[in-house]
Amino acid sequence: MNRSFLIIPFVALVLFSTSIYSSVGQSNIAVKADIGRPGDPGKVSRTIKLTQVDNMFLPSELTVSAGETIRFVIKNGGNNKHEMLIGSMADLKKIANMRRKFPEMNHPEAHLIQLEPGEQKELIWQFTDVGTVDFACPLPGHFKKMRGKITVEKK
Ligand SMILES: [Cu+2]
Repeated sequence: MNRSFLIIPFVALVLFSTSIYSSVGQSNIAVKADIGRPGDPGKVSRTIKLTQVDNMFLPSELTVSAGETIRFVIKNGGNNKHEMLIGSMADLKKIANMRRKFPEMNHPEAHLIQLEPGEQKELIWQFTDVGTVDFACPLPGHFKKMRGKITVEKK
């Protein structure tokens, strides 16, 4: 009888850690059809410049066409480290939660851009489906404000 009380928290712990590890795995699959995929540098149709300040993206609303491959030039114009990640809001939230829970972990999302203050990097991305795609800086304390939306219109 008493033993079952000990077993339950243990099972809960195992389930909890399993769900964490599976969400780490899923973050690599953040490249779903609806958000698009890393693009071919040879097919870039447009360059869009994004500036990060503490703590927002400028601009934070963009419009692209379905099928279009964009070269994002992202500059960290703030005084803090920032990141940029394209995804569905659900995936971005998952990743932001991971950052909060395990700030010391190095997070391996394939298309995550990490920028030191003053740094500039590029991300080439092809948008495939009509709809909206989100992007954000998933760092703790940034995520609620540092968000943006990309409207993908029919060609
Ligand atoms: Cu940030």
